[in-house]
Order: sequence, then structure tokens, then C-alpha cells
Amino acid sequence: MISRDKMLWMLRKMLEIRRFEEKVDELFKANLMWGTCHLYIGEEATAVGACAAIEEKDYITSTHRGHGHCIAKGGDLNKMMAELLGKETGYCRGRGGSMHIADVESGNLGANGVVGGGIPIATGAALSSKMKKDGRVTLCFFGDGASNQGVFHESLNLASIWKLPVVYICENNQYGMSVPVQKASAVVDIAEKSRAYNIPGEIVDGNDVLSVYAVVKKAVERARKGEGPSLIECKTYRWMGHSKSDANVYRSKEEIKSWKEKCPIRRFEEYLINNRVASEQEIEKIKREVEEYIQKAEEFALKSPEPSIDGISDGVYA
Ligand SMILES: Cc1ncc(C[n+]2csc(CCOP(=O)(O)OP(=O)(O)O)c2C)c(N)n1
Repeated sequence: MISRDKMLWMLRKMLEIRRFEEKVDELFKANLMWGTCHLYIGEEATAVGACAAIEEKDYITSTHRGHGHCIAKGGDLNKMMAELLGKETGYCRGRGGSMHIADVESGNLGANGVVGGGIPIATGAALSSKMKKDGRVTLCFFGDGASNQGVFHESLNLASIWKLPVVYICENNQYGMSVPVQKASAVVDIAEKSRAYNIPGEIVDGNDVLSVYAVVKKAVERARKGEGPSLIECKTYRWMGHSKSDANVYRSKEEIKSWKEKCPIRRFEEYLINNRVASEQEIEKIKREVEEYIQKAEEFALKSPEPSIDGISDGVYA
């Protein structure tokens, strides 16, 4: 049975992700943020449902669409916002930006600009946990496009034969850039790929935070017991373009609208109210608190110092 506190934590985290992403979009449009980024709006239930199923000591690996994973694993919004604004107070002292946030203290082994790049890292982390017997489980997030990479297949094979404590979580948001999944993958249900590696594969509604939680929890328990990896496919959708440079011409307005109607946050709010877990007033209070946190993170980041020219190449090794 899932506690009320945990459900309210889930709502808060989903709202933090949504509002963080909306603020980032706003800062880009105001020309205050540079470079690029990949927004996670619409996929919030996946990161939050999955991270709700693990413990603080556990690890995650993330993707190029990584803000949601970072927030769900306990990332600090001040440091994230500062990083995206290129400030010295950011996670990488402003030198990494959106795709290079790692927070080892909270168990986040990092976002990754290389599609599929987190998959072998997660597999290696799980191998280290098995060798050290530290009881940790690693959640590995990646997209449907990444499941066509060679490292996906090598990693699942090794994790299966070595029975590693890792849960592979494919966020199938239907597209890899402008390419629909059915044009890039021989099977449209990515979970089917688990069969080649003799591990459990499950499909879950990625817009339903409680379903994601339940399925990931089962896979985490299995991993923690030494029974090896699982592959979970969360069917979801990104509302925004692939990145800041996406004119979004490859999908119809109707399709986007139909997925917006399945908003994971609104859906969970309705669940909480209909099941008397929380009142509308309580939900409004959480929203106000999240809003305040976002405003403070923005202020903190905007007021933070730029990196000094003298130290601009600190951390550059190649
Ligand atoms: C190895 C590699 N190949 C290509 C790219 C360019 N690229 C960036 S994101 C992306 C699509 C990834 O799709 P998916 O894994 O489904 O994730 P999504 O963007 O849908 O979350 C591609 C091809 C890259 N960053 N790395």
C-alpha cells in the first residue's frame, strides 16, 4: 500500500518538473538562456513513478532529456537552473549545461548527450554493486531511439548473464527527433526486445504515475534479490519539440492535443481528489510552494556570478 505522503511527494515532484521546464522555455524565449535543451513536459510520470520505487542510496542514469530524472532523484533546482544559465553556482560550475548534469551525492550518475550513452554506464554501476555487495539498484532511463543502439544490446546481454541489479526503463515517447518509432525500430513495443536477452519485459502506461511505480517496484525488488535485470517500456509522449531547434512539422496538432488530454499531472490530481487522498486546497498549496521554489531558483541563478575568464578551461581535459 502506498502512503499518502508518498503520493503527495509524487505530485510535488511532477509539478516541480513541469514548472522547471516551463520556466526554462520562458528563459530561452527571453534570450536569457543559450545553447539547447530537450524539454521533458508530458513525461513527468515516468521519472517520478520510477524514482519513487527506489531508495536514496540507489543510482540512476539519465539521458539528453534529463531534467525530470534529476529532479525526481532529488536534484537541487537552484543548482540546475544556475547550470542551465551557465553560472558558477551550477552543478558543473556552468560549463556543462542542460545535458551534463550529474549529482553523484543524490545517486544521479549523469545526463548524457550521447544517445544510449547511459546504458553501459548503468550496467557498469550495477556490476560494481554486485561485486561490492552494496545492495544498490540502478535505474537506467533511455528513449525508444536509444534502444536501437549497439550498446543497448550488449548491455542487456551482459546484465542478463551476470544477473545484474539494474532496471532498464525505456521512455517510449513515440519519436526519435522527427522519426516515428515504427520507422526506426523493427518492433514498436520496445519491451519485446527483452525476449532476446531472456529477461522480463513489461509495457506500462507511462502517463500513469502509480502504474509506473508499481511495475518498477516489482523490477527493483527482483533486482535487489539478485534475480537480475528487467526491461520496462513506458508509453508516453513529449509535448514540446525535440529540442529548441525543432519546428515540430512532422506531427499533427490533433496528435499533440490528444496526448495533452492524457496529461499525467491532471490525471493524478483527479485521482487524488476522487479517492479523497488530498483536497483541492491541499493541491493548490503544493502548487504555490512549487511556484515559490521555481521563482527562488530563477532569482538565485540570475543573480549568481558568471564563471571567471581565468578559470574557463578548468575541467577541460581533451
Ligand atoms: C550517438 C548519438 N547519435 C545521434 C545523436 C543525435 N540525437 C540526439 S537526440 C536523438 C534522438 C533520440 O531519440 P530517443 O532515444 O527516442 O529519445 P527522445 O529524444 O525521444 O527522448 C538523436 C538521434 C546523438 N546525440 N548521439
